[in-house]
Amino acid sequence: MKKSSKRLTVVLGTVLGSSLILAACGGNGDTAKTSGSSKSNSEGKSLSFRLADAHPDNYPTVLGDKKFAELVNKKSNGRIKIDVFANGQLGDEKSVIEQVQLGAVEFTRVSTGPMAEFSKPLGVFSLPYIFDDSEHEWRFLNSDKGQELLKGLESSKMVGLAYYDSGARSFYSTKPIKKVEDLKGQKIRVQQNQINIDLMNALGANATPMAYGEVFSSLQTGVIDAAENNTPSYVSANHYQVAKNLIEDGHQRVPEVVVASKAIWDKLSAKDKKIIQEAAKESVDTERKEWDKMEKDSEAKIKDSGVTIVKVKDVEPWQKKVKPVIDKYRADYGDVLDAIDKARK
Ligand code: GTR
Repeated sequence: MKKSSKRLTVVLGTVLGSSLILAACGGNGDTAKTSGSSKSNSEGKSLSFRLADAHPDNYPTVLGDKKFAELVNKKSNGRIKIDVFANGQLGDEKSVIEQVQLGAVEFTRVSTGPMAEFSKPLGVFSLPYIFDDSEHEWRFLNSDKGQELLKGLESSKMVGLAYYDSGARSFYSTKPIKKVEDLKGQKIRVQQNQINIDLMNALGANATPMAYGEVFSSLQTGVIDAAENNTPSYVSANHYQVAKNLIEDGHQRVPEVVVASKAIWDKLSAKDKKIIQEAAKESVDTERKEWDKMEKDSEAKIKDSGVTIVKVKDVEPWQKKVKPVIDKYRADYGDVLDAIDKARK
């Protein structure tokens, strides 16, 4: 076998590892012990999978992942096991998505932010101020159009199983920010996609796309001035300890997704697909409850820790500044934006 690069070898090794798990389970029919007429590879066999998440153990998404794994295990009578690798142990979100496309990692929970570079329709969630609040967002996510976006992941070698909550994102900086004009000239870290770069340009700021795990040290060493995220991430990643000026403008609501690798999915029996799909949907409730709890806890922690908090009462000047971004992308996302408008009460 040609070894063109170390990384390729590692990835291929893992892909083979995954196929071996299915093969060892009788995937190719060679060692199958169960009888029956199913043509699928996974029917009745023990399966072991990995799920990657960038967040730490007690974070709402990871608690959702764990509920998902627990439900899959229960519904399959212990036959299907999913191990959750939190804390970005399997790589940053961009590289995990690539591994999922290859089948080297079977499942992941990621933000639709970085996912937008792999499945363009999901970029709509990076457009600013398109949802009024959480209820509006969830009405859309649960609508036909919202579910269609999840399904659309199949053309990018992934299977979208469920959305998880991720609240609203706001800016925070090592420098004071009292109004939108104060963002001008600041170096702001963004999630890795083109819409975010356009968004920062519209605000007169300098976009610095980088992986989530690098943000804390980049704020600390002054590589960037600012970043933006929801309050649970601001707190759990300790950004609040170094960027002590928070301005709550809620410019984006970027939901999370739980996805499976299509390469692995296609080898599963219809019954196993159903188990996994149902478990993912049922885990949403746990994640959302944990989300609400952590959002409250994070707000309290921020207040207690000497962060200067500015609440934006009127987002109109912010919306005006970023209008060129909506104008630029309206043609690409017109039908989705219409469906989002319709999901308004
Ligand atoms: C968080 C999200 C992470 C990651 C992070 C980021 O809100 O849950 O998965 O995408 O944002 O800004 O990179």
